[in-house]
Amino acid sequence: MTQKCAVITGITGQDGAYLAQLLIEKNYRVVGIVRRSSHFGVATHRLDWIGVADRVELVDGDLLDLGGLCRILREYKPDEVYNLAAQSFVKTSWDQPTLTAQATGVGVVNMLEAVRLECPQAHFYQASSSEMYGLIQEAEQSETTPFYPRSPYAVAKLMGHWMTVNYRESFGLFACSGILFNHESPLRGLEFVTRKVTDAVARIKLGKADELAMGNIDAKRDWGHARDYVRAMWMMLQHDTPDDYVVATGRTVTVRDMIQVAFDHVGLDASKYVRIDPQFFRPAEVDVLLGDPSKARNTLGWEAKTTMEAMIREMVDADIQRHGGHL
Ligand code: NDP
Ligand code: GDR
Repeated sequence: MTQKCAVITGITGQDGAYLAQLLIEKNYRVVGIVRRSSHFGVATHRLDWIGVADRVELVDGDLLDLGGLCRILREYKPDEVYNLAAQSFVKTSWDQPTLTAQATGVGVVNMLEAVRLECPQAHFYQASSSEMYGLIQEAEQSETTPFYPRSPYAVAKLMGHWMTVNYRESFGLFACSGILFNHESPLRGLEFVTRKVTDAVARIKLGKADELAMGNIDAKRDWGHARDYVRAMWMMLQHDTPDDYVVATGRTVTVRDMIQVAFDHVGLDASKYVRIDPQFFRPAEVDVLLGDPSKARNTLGWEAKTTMEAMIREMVDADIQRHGGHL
């Protein structure tokens, strides 16, 4: 059988690392598009951590540079293209709305154009987001729930989502949009709430910190594990027909309860360390997210395997080890 080739944008991020690992296990040739930086080398620490840095091919490219994207796709002629790159931190999107619109919104158009021009047979995955639901209009969000984005990030993601649907319907591309709810792992960026908590809990346990400053801990999220969610991305592109899918656990938990799980795991009392700090509140909040993954389960046979509790414990343990502690 000939080896399949996949191009991944955002390969240096959390999902990029887990997806690269999954595809390498499946014997794909994996090509990752990385942004040029003035720092020496590429930020491959996540790929190193997961053990695939020497198994992926990295090429320079940026979502904002259509010509470069076209040249990469022309050269590699991939079977599958996963567009994971984005300015992905919601809070930053209010400080950098234009950049977010460009990378997270227009960047998707560039990728779709590059695929249409250079490898129209390729199966395309777009990393859409539950943030597009924003101001919730249905208790459980499915593929048919109306969108009401509440941040520049979510508005940009909505553009990418509808462009993906539009290119599928207009040009017949095999283009799928995965509406993924929050997913985390030991490779999550430190600015996101789960990793901020697990890193702080590890440092507090080791005597290297004495408090955890938080924003709105009443927000509720449907949290799953990135390892499970990249499997859903791959399954979408193996299906007979392209479509859009919600990927979620079907359970929602407050930030407060997630914090509790992390402190309980190391035997500390959360109330002694958590402080509320207004700087971490957002200009507009998404109060609650709860996904209905029925379509992904029934059509793709996908299910989340990892509970929020197991994931948070795994993250705390990984952070304790990173900070030099022993389990
Ligand atoms: P990360 O923030 O960890 O990774 C983002 C990646 O995008 C990085 O590799 C980054 O590169 C790259 N990137 C940013 N801007 C550009 C650009 N202009 N050109 C090329 N590459 C760029 O995100 P995650 O792995 O968590 O998420 C992956 C995708 O899924 C994102 O699109 C995110 O918005 C979306 N998503 C994530 C969810 C989650 O809970 N994790 C849920 C739903 C959607 P660099 O290393 O150089 O910064
Ligand atoms: P989110 O993730 O905005 O849902 O976007 P994040 O982990 O940043 O926030 C989740 C919720 O926690 C509340 N919160 C805090 N958040 C952060 N980061 N720091 C804090 O101190 C803090 N205190 C409370 C937030 O207000 C929010 O309600 C993530 C990203 O990965 C997006 O790219 C992705 O599309 C969505 O998940 C689905």
